[in-house]
Amino acid sequence: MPRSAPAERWGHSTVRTACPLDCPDACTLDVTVENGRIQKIDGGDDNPVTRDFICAKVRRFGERVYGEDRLLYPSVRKGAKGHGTFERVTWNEALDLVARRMKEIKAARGAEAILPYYYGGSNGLLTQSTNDAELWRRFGTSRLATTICAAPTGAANLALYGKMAGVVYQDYVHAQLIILWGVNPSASGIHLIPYIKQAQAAGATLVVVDPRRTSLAKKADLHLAPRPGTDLPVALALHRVLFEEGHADEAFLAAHTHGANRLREAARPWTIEKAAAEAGLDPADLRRLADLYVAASPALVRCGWGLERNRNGGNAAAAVLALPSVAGKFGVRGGGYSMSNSLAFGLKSAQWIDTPEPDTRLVNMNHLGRALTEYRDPPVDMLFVYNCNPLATAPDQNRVLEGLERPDLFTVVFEQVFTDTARYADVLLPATTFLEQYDVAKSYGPITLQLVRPVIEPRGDARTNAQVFSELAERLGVGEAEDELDTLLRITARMNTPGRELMEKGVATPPHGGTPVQFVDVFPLTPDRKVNLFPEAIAGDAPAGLYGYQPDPATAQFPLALISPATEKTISSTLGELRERAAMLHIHPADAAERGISQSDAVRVFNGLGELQCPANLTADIRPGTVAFSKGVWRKNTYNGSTSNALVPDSLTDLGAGACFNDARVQVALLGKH
Ligand SMILES: Nc1nc2c(c(=O)[nH]1)N[C@H]1C(S)=C(S)[C@@H](COP(=O)(O)OP(=O)(O)OC[C@H]3O[C@@H](n4cnc5c(=O)[nH]c(N)nc54)[C@H](O)[C@@H]3O)O[C@H]1N2
Ligand SMILES: Nc1nc2c(c(=O)[nH]1)N[C@H]1C(S)=C(S)[C@@H](COP(=O)(O)OP(=O)(O)OC[C@H]3O[C@@H](n4cnc5c(=O)[nH]c(N)nc54)[C@H](O)[C@@H]3O)O[C@H]1N2
Ligand SMILES: [Mo]
Repeated sequence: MPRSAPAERWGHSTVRTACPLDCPDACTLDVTVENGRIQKIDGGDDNPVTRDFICAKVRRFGERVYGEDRLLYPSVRKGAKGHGTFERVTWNEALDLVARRMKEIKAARGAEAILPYYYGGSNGLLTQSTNDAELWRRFGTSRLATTICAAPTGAANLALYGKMAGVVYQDYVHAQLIILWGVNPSASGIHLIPYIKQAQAAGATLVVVDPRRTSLAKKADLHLAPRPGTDLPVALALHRVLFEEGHADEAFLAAHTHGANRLREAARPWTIEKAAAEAGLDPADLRRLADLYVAASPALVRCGWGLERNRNGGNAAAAVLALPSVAGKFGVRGGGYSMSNSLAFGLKSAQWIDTPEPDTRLVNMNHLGRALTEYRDPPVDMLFVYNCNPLATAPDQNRVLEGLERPDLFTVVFEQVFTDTARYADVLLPATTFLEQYDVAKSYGPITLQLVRPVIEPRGDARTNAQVFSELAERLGVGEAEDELDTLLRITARMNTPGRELMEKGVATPPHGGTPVQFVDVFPLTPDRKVNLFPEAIAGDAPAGLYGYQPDPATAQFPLALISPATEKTISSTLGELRERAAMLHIHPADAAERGISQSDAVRVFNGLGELQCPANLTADIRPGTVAFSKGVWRKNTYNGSTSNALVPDSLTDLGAGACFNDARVQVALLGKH
């Protein structure tokens, strides 16, 4: 295999690769290249669910690769922090400087004063938890709990089912009832949409549980719009109906689960009426959902991530995921649940990280602002950011900003483009995109594993994560330099059959033909292969215990719930550089009228943590009392440089210590007429 393999060298003008970005779908891509430059990005057919179309974001990914915000050379800060002036240096100079500071800090206060800060980046298997993990572990830096996403749902899914594979997109067509719970595939996983449409055409009933009337909610047979953070009582009311009205599948519960009686106890107080009142629903709608669920088979619940981002998120996910066990919906194609299929190939980074995890300080990534401004013994002296853009995406933005502005903080940002966070770097390092390197793309909706191939040479002096972290390790005397092809070969060698197939064919054969049936082909991956319906071990930090509900944090001063859903134009904040217009606050006309706000007026959205200024969009597609502002917006896209994260507390979810993005409670006021 060529070290670097631009299209010409292979004599092709079209390269087969795959999109590893953080989306469940992982499209196969055919990229056309001319004279070493990307001309066209199209879909390919290795992934059976993405063959017909790809998303508009990745179709125009060339605009990021060649865009004016692209980082091409290492550079060091000139001028004041955040001012944005940098001077070009060589990689040797940049890495020497970073290595020297790391050694000095370790000698002065210990390596725990260094905080690596990262998330998925391009989300391929090579760009995270490989050479970077070895470096941090061997050098003894603080550790990071990567909890910004999927921590509560992940904790629930792991505890109940050991993250057993769920129903894949292709099998939605077999369902009689599909419940989309806190998930909006029209933005976050578009290849599911044709299967849902096909199921509906074949007579399936569609239910959407979402505080917003999403485009699928408009096409649904039933839309429940709960107040954000109230899914737990709603799901428990369904359990109560199942248990108390004789619809629980006692045979399944006895054979395949434990803890059912304690779940039954937890659900007992939540009558339909009580849960509906708490969630702001019509009790008749909730009763209809219960009746539909009892009657239908195959019945499928897709549990999304929208319901996890609040104080009750982990318990809500656990209660939703427990439904098919109690109702006995498994064992048929199209029945059961679907969430993340990320473990379907059985691959975990522990298979290729050789260095054991040290017992150093563990920092929750949702507490970045706090860590930078409050932590002592040792304080954070150095922050190394890669694979994420925390100034745009982490909670408590003002505190993160305060931390990044600290004159005594040494910040390294390793990035593809000049993000909000990159502006605050002391040293800026340019990273390759997935079109300029090898990687492995693992989908988590359908079950696929595909090779990501370099399509063009890296632009400028951009380097891969594998190269940079291994070179840094070599400079620090804790490893050897390698490039990402070495890393790829090393890692695929640890994957057994899938790894061999990846290297031979570019795509691995999925287990069970890629369409497993729950409790026929796949079973819980818990130690005893049973469903743990009352996993007490994970309830340790939950303030109200397992399945315990914490009331809404709204106050008279800050009565509105601010949520921040995904958009179809960005992947978190990735591609945000291409957005030109100001992002809007979506508000119900009744809430707007009360405040004298009309369409496109400038508004202030504020609470005790901060203030966001932007135009208002009046829409009846959001429930009154709730307002929405997209996740991933960059600071340039609001009037005052604050995004919704300036209003998001850094409190943690009940299970999994996740982020409470949708627990922001705010007031909205008119700032100026349009
Ligand atoms: N285009 C695009 N695709 C993406 C992403 C992206 O940013 N852009 N992000 C990727 C990532 S990182 C993730 S984690 C997934 C997320 O995928 P999703 O789970 O679909 O994403 P969200 O937009 O966070 O939330 C889904 C829905 O939950 C609703 N919601 C908010 N609060 C609540 C609540 O309390 N209860 C209920 N029932 N619903 C609620 C929101 O209105 C939203 O419509 O998508 C992945 N795919
Ligand atoms: N208010 C609010 N905020 C949210 C959310 C929300 O619902 N509401 N959702 C949260 C969720 S679900 C998530 S997953 C997070 C995501 O937030 P982040 O983890 O910050 O993800 P991105 O914004 O996509 O930033 C990833 C960055 O990594 C860079 N990158 C990509 N590939 C590479 C690589 O190979 N090497 C290096 N060095 N860099 C690379 C990209 O250029 C990009 O800037 O956002 C969270 N933030
Ligand atoms: Mo996410």
